[in-house]
Amino acid sequence: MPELEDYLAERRKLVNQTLDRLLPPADMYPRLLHEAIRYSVFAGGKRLRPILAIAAAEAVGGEVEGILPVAAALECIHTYSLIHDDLPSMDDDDFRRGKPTCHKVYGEALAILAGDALLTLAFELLSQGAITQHMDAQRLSVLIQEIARAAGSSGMVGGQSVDILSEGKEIDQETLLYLHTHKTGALIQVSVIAGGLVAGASEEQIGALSRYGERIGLAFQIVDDLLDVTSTTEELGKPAKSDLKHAKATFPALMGKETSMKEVERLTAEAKEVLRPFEGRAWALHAIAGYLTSRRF
Ligand code: GRG
Repeated sequence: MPELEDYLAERRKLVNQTLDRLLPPADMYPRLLHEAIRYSVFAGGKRLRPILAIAAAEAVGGEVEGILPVAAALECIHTYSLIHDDLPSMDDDDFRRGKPTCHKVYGEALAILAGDALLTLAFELLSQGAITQHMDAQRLSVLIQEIARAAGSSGMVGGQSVDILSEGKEIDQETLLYLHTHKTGALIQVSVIAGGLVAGASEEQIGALSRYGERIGLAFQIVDDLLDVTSTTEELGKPAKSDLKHAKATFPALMGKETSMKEVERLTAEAKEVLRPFEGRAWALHAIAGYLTSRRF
């Protein structure tokens, strides 16, 4: 079994090369906008969502090549969400991925537009030829629909709005669960589903990938909540204790650190369990589930 670190580094490189190939060049007019887009996309980042899509495609015996434009599209959506999340009207953060945030470098208006352009570009990439050659039209339309739903008001944007509206308020466990599964979980879950769809997974396999994605998506956000209180700003590449600053409801605040950690362990074990039918081909998805719970940033 290859080492996960090597796998992640190799796949990250492939994703970065694909993004470099598919994003508009930095010197394309209007230059500042394209610079801002590239600044945020290449500021760093684990490339978790694209790598999950690739690993899911591999779990069902698909080729890496076919999934790359979809993987790039998922990273575009993710980066747009980070740019907008950092804006003064939202989390008002000055650092992201260890660098000044997009609006700090390019101003608020261009940061909004860079985010808008990335979201739009994602759907351009999803509908482009490289993908259609690998998929029939019906599957492609399901893929686009699933990703749109996960990104929009029934998914990430819905979660983000509940997050913003809940600031400084006491929220119950049900609302917190909605917030986490939508704001962060939805895009992670759909990344795994997307990999399966492109690689020709059966309905049963898509169901299993969806359950896996749902569990690691929630575990990822609970770990993020925990890291916010246990890590330093240097380790995170963004301000630590940010949830406290914004009076945000988090798992550790609502349930305590220990119960939150137990919940992460439970979700990770369940995620690994649903991968059983894929056998050795899902080794990377299996290892990623473990990696997400032990990460420090
Ligand atoms: C603005 C529509 C809109 C949505 C924003 C994802 C999101 C919704 C906000 C980010 C807030 C945040 C820090 C959430 C915690 C979980 C999370 C998504 C962390 C960042 O993702 P990583 O760790 O980042 O995968 P990198 O930089 O590695 O890509």
